[in-house]
Amino acid sequence: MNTKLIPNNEHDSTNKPLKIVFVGNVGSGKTTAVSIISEVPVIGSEAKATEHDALHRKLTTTVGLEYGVVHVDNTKLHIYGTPGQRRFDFMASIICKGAAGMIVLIDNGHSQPLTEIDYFLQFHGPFLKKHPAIIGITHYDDNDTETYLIEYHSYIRKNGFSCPVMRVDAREKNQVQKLVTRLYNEIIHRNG
Ligand SMILES: Nc1nc2c(ncn2[C@@H]2O[C@H](COP(=O)(O)OP(=O)(O)OP(=O)(O)O)[C@@H](O)[C@H]2O)c(=O)[nH]1
Ligand SMILES: [Mg+2]
Repeated sequence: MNTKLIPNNEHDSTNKPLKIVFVGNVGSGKTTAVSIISEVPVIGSEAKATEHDALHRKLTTTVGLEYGVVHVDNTKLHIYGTPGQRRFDFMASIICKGAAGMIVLIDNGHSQPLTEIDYFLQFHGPFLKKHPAIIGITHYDDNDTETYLIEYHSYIRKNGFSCPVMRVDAREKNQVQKLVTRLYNEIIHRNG
């Protein structure tokens, strides 16, 4: 299917709006991704970080949610960012309710990225078994990691999931748009 992101002033939202959620570990770029592609000012809830993983790269972390809007074809996507800190997992569960698809962002610079991905696959397992999802691996450029895309791919398959895995820099608008468009296509394809 030929899909393109349409600038805000050109769209005609004739299709049913869809809800998309970004989940994933602390610092993987959920807030950055939502902010970079949203066509409206993002509503968010950043606060001083407390968990060690959050403090690794930055001083603030999401404690509630982020909300933005983007259009793909004539469809309005409500995009939500969730908190990565484990103590806010209950919040992520609430935000994911009613979503049509999920983007799982994983920071490749984490010391154990496969353990991190495992956590999110398990936590969101029931959702992932039923809905389209894409795994986006971030921070390839700023660490000398040994974990390659193929390793994530094999790990995910080994654990019974079939989501595509893509490399993405959450700071790059066109890369995040590509991720969202791919997810949108998966949703449309699956829903016929
Ligand atoms: N070098 C590099 N930096 C990135 C990349 N993706 C995101 N970042 C940066 O990494 C940081 C990610 O921070 P956030 O967007 O707050 O991460 P988050 O996933 O929302 O984190 P929590 O809300 O704490 O769970 C930001 O400083 C981004 O600019 C990448 O691929 N490479
Ligand atoms: Mg955040």
